[in-house]
Amino acid sequence: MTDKTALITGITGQDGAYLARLLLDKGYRVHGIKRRSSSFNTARIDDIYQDPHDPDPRLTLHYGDLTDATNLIRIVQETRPTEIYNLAAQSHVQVSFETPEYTANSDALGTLRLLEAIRILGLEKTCRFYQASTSELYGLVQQVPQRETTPFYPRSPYAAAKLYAYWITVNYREAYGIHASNGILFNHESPLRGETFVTRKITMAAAAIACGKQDTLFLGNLDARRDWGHAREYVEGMWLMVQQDEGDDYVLATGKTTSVRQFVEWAFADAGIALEWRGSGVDEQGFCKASGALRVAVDPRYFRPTEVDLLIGDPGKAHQKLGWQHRTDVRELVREMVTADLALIRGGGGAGPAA
Ligand code: NDP
Ligand code: GDR
Repeated sequence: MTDKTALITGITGQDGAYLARLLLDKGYRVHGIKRRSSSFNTARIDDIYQDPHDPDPRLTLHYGDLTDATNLIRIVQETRPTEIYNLAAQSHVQVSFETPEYTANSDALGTLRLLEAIRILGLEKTCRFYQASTSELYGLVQQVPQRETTPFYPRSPYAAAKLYAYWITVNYREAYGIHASNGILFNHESPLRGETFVTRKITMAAAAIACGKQDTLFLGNLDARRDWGHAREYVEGMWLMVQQDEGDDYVLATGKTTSVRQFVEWAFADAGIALEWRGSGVDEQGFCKASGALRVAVDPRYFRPTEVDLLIGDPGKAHQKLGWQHRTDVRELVREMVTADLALIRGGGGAGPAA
């Protein structure tokens, strides 16, 4: 047991679920902020949820929202965290083109509101802060591999909002001496990944097509390349950043990049479906064929007004200073996600954080 108390915003998301489990395993008392929803939104953490009637719960959930400053101040005041992990965000890049103002409010100003809560409550010296920054900050390719010193060039309202959050975190560290760190995390996935992100969309479709429950997977840009790692390992890096003597900024990545097209091929192979791309991969209608039947099609609705073509990170600083290194290769990651989705679709149960 430890006397540390963590507050996690975004605890109901992919990373929040893995981080909550990690911190509970380390003996932390964990508080999480969840949004009010008309349907249940705690599926990823139901297995670690504790009855609120428990007189001494290790995990407590609070209703809240990053757009509501008074609510955030009250929660920080009541929970007196020694560490805040700000993982909450409107995290979908394409959706941010549809909801740019909301994305800025939650992702940019939400970060400011939390940092101000620390300051207003006089917790600058007692509460450490982690900001979920992103490889999307690099955007338009300036240099590869991307590292902490690579210039930023955001390519979406999401990335622009996260740029503000990055710099306000740096500024509060420098201005007020808050132990604040940015984790510049490259894409990380898992069986808990949201179903509209491309990896999970692909692995779910591969499983559904293999089981005869779906005909076609519609995708956008197949040529985009991402540096994909495993979420379970990336939350360990977040924790390590917060344990350092000083706040700082670190890239977490695998150092390997893979195209969406390659991810599709691996996922379909793991689901037992052979894919045959025609020509450049799509015909004049934008359709791809596999095994004689239409399996994968390109739908321009998934193209983004501005795209991030290539991400490949250099995690050298994290390796050297934190001793952090990824363990799961992208090929293993695909296999794990397809296996989990095949089990899910065959009625083998959902994927909990331990999955
Ligand atoms: P998810 O989309 O899975 O989770 C986002 C979380 O934020 C959910 O709990 C969501 O709640 C919550 N949330 C969204 N808007 C608000 C709001 N206004 N107020 C309070 N809570 C809110 O994201 P991930 O777990 O994948 O990512 C975690 C963080 O890391 C995000 O900030 C993301 O931008 C960032 N990031 C992610 C990377 C990745 O590859 N996964 C890479 C780099 C950065 P609900 O469940 O109700 O929707
Ligand atoms: P990304 O992840 O934008 O990198 O942001 P996403 O999985 O949404 O897209 C990755 C790439 O795949 C292309 N793509 C598609 N994407 C989606 N979602 N759906 C499709 O049908 C599709 N077809 C092709 C995209 O154009 C893109 O190039 C994620 C999020 O988790 C962010 O919050 C995080 O900051 C970054 O990763 C790092």
